[in-house]
Amino acid sequence: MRYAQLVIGPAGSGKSTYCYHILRHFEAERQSAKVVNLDPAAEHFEYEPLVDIRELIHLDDAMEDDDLKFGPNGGLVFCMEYLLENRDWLEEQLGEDDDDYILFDCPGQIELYSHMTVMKDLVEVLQNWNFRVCGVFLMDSQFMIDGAKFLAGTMTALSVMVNLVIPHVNVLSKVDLLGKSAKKQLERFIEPDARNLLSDVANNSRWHKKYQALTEALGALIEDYSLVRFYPLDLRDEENIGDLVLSINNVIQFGEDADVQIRDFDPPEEDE
Ligand SMILES: Nc1nc2c(ncn2[C@@H]2O[C@H](COP(=O)(O)OP(=O)(O)OP(=O)(O)O)[C@@H](O)[C@H]2O)c(=O)[nH]1
Ligand SMILES: [Mg+2]
Repeated sequence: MRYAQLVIGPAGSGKSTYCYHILRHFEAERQSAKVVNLDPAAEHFEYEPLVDIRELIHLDDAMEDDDLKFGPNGGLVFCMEYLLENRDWLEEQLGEDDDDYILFDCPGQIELYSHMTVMKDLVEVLQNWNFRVCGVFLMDSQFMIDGAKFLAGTMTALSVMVNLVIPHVNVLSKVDLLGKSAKKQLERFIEPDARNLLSDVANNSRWHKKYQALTEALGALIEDYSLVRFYPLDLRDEENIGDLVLSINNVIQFGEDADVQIRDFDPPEEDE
């Protein structure tokens, strides 16, 4: 069995930084893990990738091609579809190691996850290659500290969960950037009471009056079905990182089917 974290989330939410820190965490734990860069537009990341999609196709290839003439967003979708068409390349680059643990650092275009099929198809390809895949969806915690933003962020996470249909962990990134009062606000998301949070959204605007019932229904949906939970992550805190990795590994049952190591001992000599 092979294991994968599909690291996804909006642009700039901290995916590449997360991959680097998780890799370092694994190194400290003396466990092997690798990162694959799947962002054809990536310019900078700190890890040494096992595989880099830019060696197959770069966003510029799609944008500068005289026939394709894509803009940056269409170009990115084209690159991901190109990767799928050339899945043999990826398979060969990944090798055939059993017990692989790979973090896939994905592009930050949210449409890829929320309603397009290309990433879902990629997940199926990975599953066919014997990977157990967990979606790790990062949201910048700075954008989640009031009711309206929380609702928007939660609905985004939900649409990704529904679209990809894989085990899924939501992470609130960049907690170190939050001030004291923002952190307090954030505590409400750890055990969210969605109806309560949505009272933040309530105000006397005409828009709110018109859509109050919808807002309440969304709050009830999120709460009643425990659909979306967020895991706050401060990358300066090793224990925090360790707890998150443990949760993700539980989801993909990492290590559960590892071979039991049995050593045969020679029977002791009679005169010993
Ligand atoms: N303070 C702080 N900054 C962070 C953290 N994670 C990421 N950043 C910063 O946020 C910016 C974006 O981080 P990236 O890791 O490149 O984000 P990304 O999601 O890979 O971005 P795209 O690939 O462009 O979608 C960089 O300037 C990072 O240094 C964090 O936990 N704390
Ligand atoms: Mg990145």
